[in-house]
Amino acid sequence: MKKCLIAVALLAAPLPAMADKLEDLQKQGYVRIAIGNEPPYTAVASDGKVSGAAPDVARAVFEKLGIKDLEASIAEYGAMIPSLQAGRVDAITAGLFMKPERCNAVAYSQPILCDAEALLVPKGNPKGFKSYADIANDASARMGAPGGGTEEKLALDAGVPRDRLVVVPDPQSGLKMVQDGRIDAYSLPVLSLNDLLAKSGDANLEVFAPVEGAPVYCDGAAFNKKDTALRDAFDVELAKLKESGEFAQIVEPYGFSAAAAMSTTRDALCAAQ
Ligand code: 6CS
Repeated sequence: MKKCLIAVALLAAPLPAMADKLEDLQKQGYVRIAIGNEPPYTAVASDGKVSGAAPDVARAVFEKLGIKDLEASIAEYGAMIPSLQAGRVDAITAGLFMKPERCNAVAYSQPILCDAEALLVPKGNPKGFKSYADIANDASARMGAPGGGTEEKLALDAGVPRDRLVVVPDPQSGLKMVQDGRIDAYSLPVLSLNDLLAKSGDANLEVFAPVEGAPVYCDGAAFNKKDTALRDAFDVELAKLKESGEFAQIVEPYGFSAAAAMSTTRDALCAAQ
């Protein structure tokens, strides 16, 4: 009889909760984030200070969750999700736009940064590029884009052959490649190219935006699929920031529209495009 009672007691005992990622991060005191170093989304200064709209929003949210510091690592967009899935980072806060295939791979927060796509081209846009299809239809045209990024995928989907698509590691390299004529267009989101061109002061270049036929995308902070409790806690504090106006105070100086992010949802963005 006694054995039976012990067995029943053990079965009734609550199973140890899955290790709680939020508690782990609170104990760790910092969050390891993946970023792209593409202002105004993300930036790392020469002294190592991390800024940009995505890390600044993440910092504000994580502070509310009792986690003070961010530890950033720069990665190619196409490498960010594998890095998250392998546990090398705790979150992606980089302007990684929500798309169905990405929504299946990670747990996104609610929307944070929204933007259209753009092309950096020589002044006067001599080849008349307005869409990725225009680039596909010009057999001599070469386009640069981040590896594994949204613009690369849009160009491939529009028919730009892989051998006319150049993987560009960072915005400065893309600028130089257009300046040197090694590519005819460099594609990034509008705010990234506007920032890049303004800082370059190069009057021989211009930004064509928005790329016709390309959606307006929004990012969210991305978490490992098994960390939905952490993602949900992030969303609770993100919603409070949006409600209080603090969210707009963070993103709008960078040129982003708080209203655009607040007018849509993760579910809508993950179902679209
Ligand atoms: O989500 C992406 O793939 C794109 N996001 C940004 C902020 N820059 C380029 C990248 O391709």
